[in-house]
Amino acid sequence: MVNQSYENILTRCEGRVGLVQINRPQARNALNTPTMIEIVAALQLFDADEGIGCLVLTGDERAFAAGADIKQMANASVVEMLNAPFLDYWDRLQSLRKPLIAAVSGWCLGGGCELAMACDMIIASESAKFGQPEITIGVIPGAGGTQRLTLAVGKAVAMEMVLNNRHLSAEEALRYGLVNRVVPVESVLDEAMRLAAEIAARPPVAVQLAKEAINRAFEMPLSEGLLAERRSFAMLFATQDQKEGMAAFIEKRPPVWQGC
Ligand code: DAK
Repeated sequence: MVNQSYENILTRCEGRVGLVQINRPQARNALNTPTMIEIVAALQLFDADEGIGCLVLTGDERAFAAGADIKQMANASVVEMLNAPFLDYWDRLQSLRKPLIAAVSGWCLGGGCELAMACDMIIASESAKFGQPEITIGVIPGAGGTQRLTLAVGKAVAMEMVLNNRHLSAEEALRYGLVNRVVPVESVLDEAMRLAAEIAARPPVAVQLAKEAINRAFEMPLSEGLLAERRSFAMLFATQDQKEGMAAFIEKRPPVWQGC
């Protein structure tokens, strides 16, 4: 994948990890439509690449992303907002098969926080600040901020964040279960890449089904989630990697995954 083909992001591969970096520093990585289009397109390309096993999305030291682009939205009509393809880009993130890890430093606000929460895991640096400040500009979150945030941190904290622009420090975000871990600023991307490389070295079909099963927990009643989990578990017995994984355990050797 070639960096020059994008205007608002940078991309690169490291081994089996695909990295997308939002690159609008002059706008604190605000997510205008061209940026969202590029983020989703790059992630989808990595998702379709069999040489890639895990994805990482990051910003820069000052901001993961300061939200949707207010200057772009300011004069929109209700019909424009209702019909905006903007929501589609968010939906497409949900259909990525491979795990997506957010590496967050600095501001992670509004649509930026929603983008991080649409990822499967979040590694935060000590400087990360999470918030849903839409109320301060006369609106409410529009891409999951009232839903995913509430599921992650609970009603009490979500109410304060959405109704009164409370920001969470990285440590608070860790305590409330919004992020996986907090690391020094200089190591946040390395830590996310390290975790991604470890996951990318796991049997890919099992990783995909595991991600899918966990995300179903947010969508379905427990009984249906358990049924879906059991079917995916059974389905894995049709893979070479299940045979290899169990044989390797019994033979006391490391497994060699084939991805099928
Ligand atoms: N949009 C546009 N430009 C932004 C921006 C944003 N969200 N955030 C920052 N910028 C721009 C600033 O305007 C400034 O531009 P210039 O004046 O230099 O041209 C430049 O970035 C640097 O910003 P500051 O000078 O303000 O930098 P500071 O370091 O002092 O402050 C800050 C950083 C992030 C605390 C501050 O910029 C800030 O409060 N930004 C706004 C944060 C915010 O309110 N975010 C929520 C936006 S609403 C939807 C999906 C999603 C959404 C809506 C609908 N659908 C699917 C329908 C999401 C909505 C939102 O996210």
